[in-house]
Amino acid sequence: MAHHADHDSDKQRQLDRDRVSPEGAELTTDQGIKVDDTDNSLAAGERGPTLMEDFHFREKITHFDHERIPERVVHARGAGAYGHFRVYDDALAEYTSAEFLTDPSLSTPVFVRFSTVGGSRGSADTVRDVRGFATKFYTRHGNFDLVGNNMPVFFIQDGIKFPDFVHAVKPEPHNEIPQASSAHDTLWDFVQLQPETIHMMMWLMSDRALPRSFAMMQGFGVHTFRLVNAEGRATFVKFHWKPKLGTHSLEWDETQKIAGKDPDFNRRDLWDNIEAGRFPEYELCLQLVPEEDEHKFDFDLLDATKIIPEEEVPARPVGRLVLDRNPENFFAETEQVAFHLGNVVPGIDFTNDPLLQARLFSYLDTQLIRLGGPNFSQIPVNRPVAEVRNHHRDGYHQMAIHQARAAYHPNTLSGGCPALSENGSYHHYQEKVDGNKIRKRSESFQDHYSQATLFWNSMSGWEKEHIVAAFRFELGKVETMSIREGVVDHLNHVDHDLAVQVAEGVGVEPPKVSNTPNHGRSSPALSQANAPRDTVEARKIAILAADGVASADITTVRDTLTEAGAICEVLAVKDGTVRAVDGGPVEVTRAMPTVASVLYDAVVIPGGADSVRALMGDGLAVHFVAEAFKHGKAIGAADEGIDLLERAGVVGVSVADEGCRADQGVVTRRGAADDFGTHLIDAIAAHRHFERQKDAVPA
Ligand code: HDD
Repeated sequence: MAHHADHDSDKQRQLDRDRVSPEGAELTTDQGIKVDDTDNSLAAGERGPTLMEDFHFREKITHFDHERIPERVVHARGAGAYGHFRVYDDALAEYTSAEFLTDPSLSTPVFVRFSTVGGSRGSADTVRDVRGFATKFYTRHGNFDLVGNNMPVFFIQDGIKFPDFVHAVKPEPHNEIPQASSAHDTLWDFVQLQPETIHMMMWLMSDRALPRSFAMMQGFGVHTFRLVNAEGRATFVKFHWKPKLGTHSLEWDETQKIAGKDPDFNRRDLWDNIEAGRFPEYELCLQLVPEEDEHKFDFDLLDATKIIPEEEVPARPVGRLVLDRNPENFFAETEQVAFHLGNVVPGIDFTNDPLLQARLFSYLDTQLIRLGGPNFSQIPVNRPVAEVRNHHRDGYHQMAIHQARAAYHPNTLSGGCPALSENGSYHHYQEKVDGNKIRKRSESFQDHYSQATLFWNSMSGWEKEHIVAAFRFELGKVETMSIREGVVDHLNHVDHDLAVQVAEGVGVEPPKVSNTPNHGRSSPALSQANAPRDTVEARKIAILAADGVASADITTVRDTLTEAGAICEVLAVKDGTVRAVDGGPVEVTRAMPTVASVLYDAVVIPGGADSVRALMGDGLAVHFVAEAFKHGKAIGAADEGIDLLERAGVVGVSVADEGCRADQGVVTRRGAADDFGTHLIDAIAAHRHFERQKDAVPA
């Protein structure tokens, strides 16, 4: 049974009615007939043919044959969790009539599904991609779905381009290569011809595309929506989720290795942390813009390729989301959950953003093919906790037994019921619209470069290096030279330096002069270097040990880090135990060959002459440390353990002669020192130490 905070929400009580446990039960057919042999089919004689009348065989095979449903056309791979949301106070009542956003006494149950966009359902978690962050709020007034991503902008401005974009980024049609990767000709061909993609491509080439954890990434509603208050007054709004643990990413080299070592890396992290009671938490923040300020910006609020810089409109914290319960069954819940941008509750409304408008059609439509009919809202995970009563009838998979003769409105035969509601019903915002029917992109959507430049200018040194390396990697995989050139030409509108650096890496003639001068503006909120770095919660630490290890070092480090919320694992060449220097046994958590440094955030080498000597003679252990160093991770070493650093090729870092020393995330201790643990915590909380000279490290 899954461990979870015993959250007795309306939604969980409702789901309890559908939960089916095998405990103490006997095997039956779907018709409830008891079965005493499910290993041998009914045959004409011991060596004879199977008989058609074997209903158990037929039912078992038929059901199996029909187990699969189509995967999502995008966002096929995902992981989900239940939780709850609570607003801090009633201050938003000025802007919205949505009860769940204004009543701090209410805890609203939610289901969240995180996803990657391009890969198949079985693809690796850590590919370079956007992450979906879709939240279904089961409010008392119906479901509200906030179907967002971990990046605040999108690839295209008008949803009619979505099939084109998705066809370009998905594996190529002739050979279905590459899986879950944007590093191929068709995507970049699309990019070079559609400059509206370029801002999003900057995000995609940044470390934002490689989240360390679903609990360490932001979420964005992307579009400008409307909040509508009780008087019918509207305010523009952008939705943001900010993770409590900060916004942290993996490195590209690391992600590629993790994709092989543990393709379920992000999914496992979410699951394990919830099981262990380390519940992911996010703060909901809103950017609010009065209607009268609609035209005050140098971009269009309806253009989903633009952000509102937080320095211009602050993201106001309004409430807290906690994910505290894993699903019981992946298919029933995570696979069958159906999000729809059109699921809004009174107090929240749309805008004319043409991307948003297209989505209003697509999400409902796609569920019909994916979930096989119009009754998917009756699937347990999708069912609102609010009462559902209407005249919709029949269809595949109808679960309800609708009573009464009248399935129409108005009626007298059912006393007019279900009756039109007298209060609390949804009212669309009365926006005045007056225009000619035309196919034309608004002039106000035409500036594709300024915000890409803003993003670039806001990056720290290491973030810029990673972006350049990503463009070089992706374009380096593009076979058509003219496509590489076309992309470099766009980048030369974003920033000349960026264009030159990318060009030099991919065999394109670097541009001589800039296409557009850099405007020099930046937005500090965009840099992950400015994200909070104050906790080691949910971080995984490897402690390397062999016979003769100084077990006191293990105990101290483990106690300090565990207390601070980190997860410590003792790794040795083999499973079982190692013998400590004092003779006692030390439990091994995992054998080194079953894991890798890329699966941890930090590595610690305790003292003990024999232990360190053994580790120094073991290629896996040496590689473990070298690779952790290369990836900028915190490394701790005590006494003899320091020798392993040199053996692993750790360079340009000073180590302790006596007492404790911390340099570029390498924390060393010789002899007694009380502050080893606290220095280690600081080094791990800093996430990564990219200031190191590490290019020469052969790992
Ligand atoms: Fe979408 C799924 C997010 C644009 C059409 N989308 C999907 C999911 C997320 C997003 C998180 C997965 C939901 C889940 O976990 O089940 N999509 C976005 C964001 C967009 C966006 C943030 C831009 C701001 N999407 C977009 C457009 C279209 C679609 C423009 C079509 C015109 N999206 C779909 C879809 C999917 C989907 C085909 C596939 C599976 C599903 O809906 O349920 O309808």
